[in-house]
Amino acid sequence: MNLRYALLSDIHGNLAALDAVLDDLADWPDATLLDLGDTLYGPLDPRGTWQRLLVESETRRVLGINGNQDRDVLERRPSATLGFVVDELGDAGLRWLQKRPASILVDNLVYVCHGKPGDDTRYWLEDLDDGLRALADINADAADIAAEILVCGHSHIPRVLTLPDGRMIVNPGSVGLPAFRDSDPPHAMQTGAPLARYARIEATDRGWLIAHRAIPYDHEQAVEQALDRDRLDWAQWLSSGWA
Ligand SMILES: [Mn+2]
Repeated sequence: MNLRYALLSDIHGNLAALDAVLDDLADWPDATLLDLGDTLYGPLDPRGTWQRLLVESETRRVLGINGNQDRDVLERRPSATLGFVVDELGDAGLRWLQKRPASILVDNLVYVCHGKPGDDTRYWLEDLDDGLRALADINADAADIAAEILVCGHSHIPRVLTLPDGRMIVNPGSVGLPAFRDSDPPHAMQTGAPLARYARIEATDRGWLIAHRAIPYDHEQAVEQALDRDRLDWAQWLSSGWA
């Protein structure tokens, strides 16, 4: 068995970005695709994104978990875009979401969560005041996890970080939303580029090799979809990568 995994997080219903990432992965057909959640929520193309992942799973192993905003859809947490997403997905799409867990251990090697272990709403690596959280705090969240490598999403910021025991935590960044602003607490996350981000991780003789990828795609298509749904905020984030 090869030990190759493509990490896709925070796709957020951006089919144009997902298509570009899957095109980029054409030379890695035997890699497992790990979807780190916040897959479908947003004013773009939730249904198309869901369908594209189903098609991908016909030719590649695809494993996914839910993020906080997938959960928001399932729990019908009110937002400007909730009704659109629920209507687009219909019962079958919602059932697909419902089946996904909050975290998984893949091949007894790769631990996958959305935010941090046990909490899909918190950043594992980032502190809003200091940039990174204290290493002791990051490490404490990893203490009980029996895995060689740990992966998370949610912050939309690509990173790789080494723990004192040598294990790594990898955040691939966001496929579909390169910046955002949140109100609870008020803060912005931004990469500064309108690119689709993902990561490849592979076990080698020298240890795990991590490759972050930044993929150009037709982001204007996503901007148009956001504008069609009166989401000027998303349109700005998608067009620039700044929030
Ligand atoms: Mn999230």
